[in-house]
Amino acid sequence: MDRTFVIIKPDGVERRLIGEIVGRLERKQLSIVASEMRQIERSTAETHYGEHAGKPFFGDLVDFITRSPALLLVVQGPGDTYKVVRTLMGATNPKEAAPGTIRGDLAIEMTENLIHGSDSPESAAREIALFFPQLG
Ligand code: IDP
Ligand code: MG
Repeated sequence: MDRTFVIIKPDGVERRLIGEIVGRLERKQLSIVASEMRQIERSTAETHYGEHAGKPFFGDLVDFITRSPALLLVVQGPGDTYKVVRTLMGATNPKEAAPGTIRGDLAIEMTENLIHGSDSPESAAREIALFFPQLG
């Protein structure tokens, strides 16, 4: 089986959309195999979003992802799981995300787009090891 890493970001927890979002993943027949509610440490967020370091929105992104608890999930499927999750998420900018997707249906601002999902198998392995070292 094939795993990817998902975060229901602070806006999703604050808006009480955990059930809605996890429900969409489960209805697709993906399995939640590990989970933790955690307020992400600043240093962990900076590592996680390292590819965006130096971009103008980096500081705000780290402030946002650390502002209140997030739900960390390891999600399992039969293959290409990161792609399946990215398809369910929709485009990064919710204004452009298709109806039927999590961001397309439930979000409207790029800075509050509800969900993170790894963008490749390599990112999935790195992110699972960062947030759930015991599963590494
Ligand atoms: P992704 O979450 O769809 O993988 P990335 O490009 O990896 O998108 O960006 C990570 C997160 O950074 C996005 O989900 C969004 O919250 C934020 N972000 C990306 N680009 C911008 C931007 O141009 N302005 C503000 N925030 C951005
Ligand atoms: Mg990304």
